Amino acid sequence: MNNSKELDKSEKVVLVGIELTGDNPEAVIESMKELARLAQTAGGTIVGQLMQKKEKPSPATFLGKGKAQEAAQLCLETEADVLICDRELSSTQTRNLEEITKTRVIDRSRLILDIFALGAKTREGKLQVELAQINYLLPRLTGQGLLMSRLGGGIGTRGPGETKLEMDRRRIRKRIVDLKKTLEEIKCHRRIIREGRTDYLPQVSIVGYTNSGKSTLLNMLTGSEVLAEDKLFATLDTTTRSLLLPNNEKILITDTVGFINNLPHHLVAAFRATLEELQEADLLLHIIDSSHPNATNQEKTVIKVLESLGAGDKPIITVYNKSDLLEGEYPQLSGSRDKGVFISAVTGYGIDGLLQKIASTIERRRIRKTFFLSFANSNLLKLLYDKGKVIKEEHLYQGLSIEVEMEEIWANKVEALLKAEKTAQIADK
Ligand SMILES: Nc1nc2c(ncn2[C@@H]2O[C@H](COP(=O)(O)OP(=O)(O)OP(=O)(O)O)[C@@H](O)[C@H]2O)c(=O)[nH]1
Ligand SMILES: [Mg+2]
Repeated sequence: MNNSKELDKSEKVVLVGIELTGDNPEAVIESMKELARLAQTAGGTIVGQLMQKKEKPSPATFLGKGKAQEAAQLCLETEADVLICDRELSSTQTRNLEEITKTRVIDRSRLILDIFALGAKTREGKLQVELAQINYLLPRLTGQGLLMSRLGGGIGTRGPGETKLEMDRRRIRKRIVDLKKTLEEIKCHRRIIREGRTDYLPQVSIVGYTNSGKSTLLNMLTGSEVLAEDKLFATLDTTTRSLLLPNNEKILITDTVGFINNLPHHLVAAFRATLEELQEADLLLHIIDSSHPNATNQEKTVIKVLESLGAGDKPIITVYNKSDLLEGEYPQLSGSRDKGVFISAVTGYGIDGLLQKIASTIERRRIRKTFFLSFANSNLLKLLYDKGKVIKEEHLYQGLSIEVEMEEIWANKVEALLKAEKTAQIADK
């Protein structure tokens, strides 16, 4: 493991991008700006940038021959330590580019993995990053660039991935199996704790593009002190806090890891366990940095990732944050299902309205219902208490009449179970 590298020794970075035929030129520029911020987050200083327009990347060298030579010259002049490409590279492309430029070469995915390796704090977070790293490295092992393995350390080489290079594939595969197993156990453990709780509370998850202000909002709402910083991927571990809504309903609110364009699929796969919990949320708050020039695209990216995680049809409130930075009229942003609310997690503007909206959205999905349980139904009684808020309980001669406020899905489930039980009793007679 090589996590010890100090961030204060800046490495010199040259960025390389390709605008392919059919690409939106503005999106390519935005993506390069984002790559620069990612490189800075990982401890780099940008000393040069190079772009090429091309029909498709060269399979051998990513850039065309002439452009690769130009990159070599730029690396020489700027004394660059590392060259970072804005698209995923094959092992052949990496190796050839390293040979031509005599500089360590990494791609966007590897850079993001590196930031995650630096930032993951919890055991689960670290295991997830390790899994993502070896999933990324495995297909690239044969072609590992010479410079990468020789130099060690520096951007793109941190985290457990480096030592794994020395293992043979069989051992790596075994490690993948072990990691998946351990992660599954952690997830199971969490589920047991959650299901064992009798004080069922509605769960609200804060999701959104990285740096949109998710942690700042959690802090503002709950008086917490989760690290909120003007950098990408400040949050890598989820934090849950309780919060009292204006209607006196208590909810759980969770801050999650941010999304980004071209999120490496290895990373999404590794974080699936954590992100899958979004499926259990009763409501999502989708935070958007409304002052960002690329806000509309960021919003679309988040919606796409949510869909891929099976949380695309969750009730959602779109929250346009950083409205204090907007000048004049609010822009027409929303491409989503609801109209959205404008807030500022820093000044507090719009927060009351947001809380009201959370309260009414959660309430709308909850219904009140009276069930009649026989004394034999203690398991259903537990379910009613776990998943609902009991309003009234009346002991009758043959059983219990119980009025509960709960989500419609759970009410339907209890009803189905009661029906199944009655059918079974009739069959028994
Ligand atoms: N002006 C202004 N700045 C804000 C607002 N909300 C957040 N910020 C700033 O935006 C930056 C990012 O905020 P975070 O809360 O860390 O963002 P995040 O979405 O949690 O980011 P990651 O965890 O990195 O994905 C910080 O510098 C915040 O101070 C806001 O309403 N107005
Ligand atoms: Mg955060």
